[in-house]
Amino acid sequence: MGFAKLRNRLGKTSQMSLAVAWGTDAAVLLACSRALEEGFVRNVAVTGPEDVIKAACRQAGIEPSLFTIVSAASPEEGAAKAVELVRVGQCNLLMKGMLNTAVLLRAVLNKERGIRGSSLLSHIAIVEMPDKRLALLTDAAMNIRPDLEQKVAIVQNAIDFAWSIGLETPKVALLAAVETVNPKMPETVDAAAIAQMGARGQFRPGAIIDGPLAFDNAYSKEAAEHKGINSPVAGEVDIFVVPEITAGNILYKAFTYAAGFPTAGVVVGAQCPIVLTSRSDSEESKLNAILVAACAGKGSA
Ligand code: COD
Repeated sequence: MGFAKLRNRLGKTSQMSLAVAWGTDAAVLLACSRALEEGFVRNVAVTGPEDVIKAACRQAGIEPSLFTIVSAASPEEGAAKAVELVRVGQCNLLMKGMLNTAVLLRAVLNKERGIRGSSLLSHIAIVEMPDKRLALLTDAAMNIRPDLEQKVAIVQNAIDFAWSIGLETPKVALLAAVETVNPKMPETVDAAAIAQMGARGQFRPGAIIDGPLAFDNAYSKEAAEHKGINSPVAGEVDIFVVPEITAGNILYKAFTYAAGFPTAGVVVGAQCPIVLTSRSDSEESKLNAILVAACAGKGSA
């Protein structure tokens, strides 16, 4: 199931309303106008300076009246106002515009006016593999150095997300540098603990979990067989779990830039999915991220 199949899954009558925080950039607004055109979302509210948003619309060749503009004078105010639209129920998807990721995430996490959910927030990158399967990679962009408890929450978030986009009983690989448990590499100990929790049915509604696994043996069945590793997830991984943000971010960028796989990024665990794109993402990647968030929002509604 690639991004194209997700389009069919979402259908043409999405009820999703998107709030874009500090949407002052032509590329972001173009992706939003295409999301409206494709029926991924029903309406889009954009926060930021009205004149700048209108100028960006003109630059992108789109009609500013497509969007509800909510005036904001700074990225912090833009983030707070977009989060507020979700908090009061006017929107059910949030998207990062041209502001720093941490500014948006801080508004989301704000104790009084934020939109925290009941679990840890975590980032999920969705990657279309060469055989057109979608695989998830987590956490490459939010939790910096998660402890075991946070890793468990990250894995549970990814399993929930996988089910919400139609990846049922996902196969999960806990990545490390080796397949053996080595106390000198604490991530291998955490991976083994989480794999055991998986074997005991501690993740719902269901997943097949193995680790530690080095990337080659997770990605390629041949590599695993060659090394004599008998893993139920080798070569068929739906969710790659990395031990910390740097390894994850490098793998995410390698998938995107070195391998050229289509990718998209979202944050889950808040009261709605959050579309997290970066400036360098292609228009297609931004559109895919809105699509995935809309599917996840619909799937978990
Ligand atoms: N889920 C739920 N609550 C959280 C989370 C989370 N993932 N992270 C923090 N909180 C809560 C804490 O419990 C606390 O109550 C409050 O939020 C503030 O926590 P701090 O002090 O750790 O928050 P910050 O503002 O220092 O950091 C939060 C960020 C998300 C901004 C931080 O984790 C971060 O910078 N992450 C990396 C983002 C990034 O730069 N990505 C780069 C790739 S795009």
